[in-house]
Amino acid sequence: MTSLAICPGSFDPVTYGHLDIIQRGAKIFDEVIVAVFNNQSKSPLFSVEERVYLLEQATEHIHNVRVDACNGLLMDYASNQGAQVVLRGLRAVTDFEYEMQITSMNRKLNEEIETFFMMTNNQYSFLSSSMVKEVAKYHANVSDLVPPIVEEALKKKYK
Ligand code: COD
Repeated sequence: MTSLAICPGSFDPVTYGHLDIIQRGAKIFDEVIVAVFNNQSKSPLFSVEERVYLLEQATEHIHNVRVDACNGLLMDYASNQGAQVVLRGLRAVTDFEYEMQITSMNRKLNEEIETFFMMTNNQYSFLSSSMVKEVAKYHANVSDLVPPIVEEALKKKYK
């Protein structure tokens, strides 16, 4: 059986922290779908289409990764795709409670699909999309935090 993992998120925008998890996940699972959700509570800077495009560009070198725009419940999407796993990244203890809540709810919705957590690489443990946006807004250098295409997109948004 081929293994399929869904890596869900807002990715507003994708950072090197996300890419680290996606890249490492792609070595473990046969295929990884990066699922871009419109998280209403976060009032995104980039549209879903823009986020999908940036992710596609940033992951084009990884042959078993594809990117998709999603609506509705993650577990419905994962089940429709035939996925066995939801792949999530963990940065710090502060992520843990939120992740536990989401995982418990997701398990209630579909107990066949496992959630798989990967600890972030130490160098990205402080990194979040919100922080990148905050810094980019004031025209500080974000080249070691996001891929060049995202850096350019941020410059356009905040010019
Ligand atoms: N290092 C490692 N991992 C990282 C880093 C980093 N520096 N930064 C982020 N990550 C991980 C996150 O932990 C997460 O696993 C993934 O990367 C994506 O991160 P975000 O912040 O873009 O994504 P979130 O947390 O906003 O995603 C939330 C979802 C879209 C998954 C959630 O809202 C959802 O499931 N929505 C669909 C509706 C649903 O099914 N709801 C029921 C569950 S409550």
